[in-house]
Amino acid sequence: MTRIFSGVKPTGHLTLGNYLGAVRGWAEVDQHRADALFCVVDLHALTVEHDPARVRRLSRQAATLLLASGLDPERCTVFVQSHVDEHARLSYLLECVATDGEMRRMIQYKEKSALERARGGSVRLSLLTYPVLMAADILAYGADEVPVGEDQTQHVELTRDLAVRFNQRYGHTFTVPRATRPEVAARVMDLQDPTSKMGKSHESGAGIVYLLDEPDAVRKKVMRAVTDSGGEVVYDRGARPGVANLLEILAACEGGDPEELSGAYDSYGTLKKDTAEAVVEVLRPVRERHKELAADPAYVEEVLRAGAERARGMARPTVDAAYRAIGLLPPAAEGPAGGARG
Ligand code: AQP
Repeated sequence: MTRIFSGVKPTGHLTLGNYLGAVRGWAEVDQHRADALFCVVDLHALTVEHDPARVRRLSRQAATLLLASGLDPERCTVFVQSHVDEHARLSYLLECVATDGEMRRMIQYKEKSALERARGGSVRLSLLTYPVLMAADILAYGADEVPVGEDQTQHVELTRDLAVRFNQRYGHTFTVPRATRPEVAARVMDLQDPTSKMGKSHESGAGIVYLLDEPDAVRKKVMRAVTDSGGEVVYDRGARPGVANLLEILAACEGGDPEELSGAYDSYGTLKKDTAEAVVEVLRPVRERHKELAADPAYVEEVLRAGAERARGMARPTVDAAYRAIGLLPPAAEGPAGGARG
């Protein structure tokens, strides 16, 4: 059976981009067709300046939102990355296979390190190495597929390279995974700056729809979306990024093709109004279910405990095999009490 792994990092409140680009597909399609694991990748949230209490809060909220979005713990494994030691164990081995040059070529590293420096901060070493941890997240489970938004494609490519390199050097150990992404809305753009990705860690929230936004806040953000000069509703990501973004969001929410949908509109105003209502309707059940689940934290905790236990059992044999393959001496098996020396 196909094995799937993917995750979200608790660096901010989950956005419409996370939902349309990844989470909705996990819930509606992936968990039904494969042996799937979905993870709150909290270790990744420590790669930039962070507030410990906030990371804890956001981790719980992200897990609750994954369940509210329809992930069913009877069908898939939902857990928190730091609850399973195998991720960090494997990450170090993969650091011994990756090169610093390849890490420095990662677009997210270039962008986020430049941002940190511009803010006058220092760049954590983990920001450079986190794609290796992400590779470990995926390879530990022998995942065949990694459903992600477009921004993560480069990291999955790196994962493939590391798997192939490790297998060639030390013998076949890892499945080589591939990225999959949704046909529309694989890269939802910021409503105020449609040339940059809608990102949960961006400072201004005006262009970002959060999953837990009230309907009126959603309407306000979509109605104020930056559009392009011209006034004609055409689907052209290069020349008309603002309108193209709205058409993609509408198409993702209602089904359909952004280009075909453009023919149905002759003004930005009606396009915005319909997009706002479509988003409100898509998010309504998620908000409602989140409210119920947030009132029952013990249930969420139990899901995460059981998920981590199952995940540990899946990852351990692969990670142990990697330790042996790379040349590390296995610990001696524990003898009976009293030992052989008697
Ligand atoms: N805007 C987006 N459009 C489509 N898919 C997206 N994803 C993220 N943003 C969009 C996909 O959601 C999954 C989880 O994302 P993540 O938690 O790994 O990263 P992030 O939301 O991009 O959060 P960051 O990195 O903390 O902040 P920003 O956004 O500032 O870079 C992934 O599959 C991702 O592709």
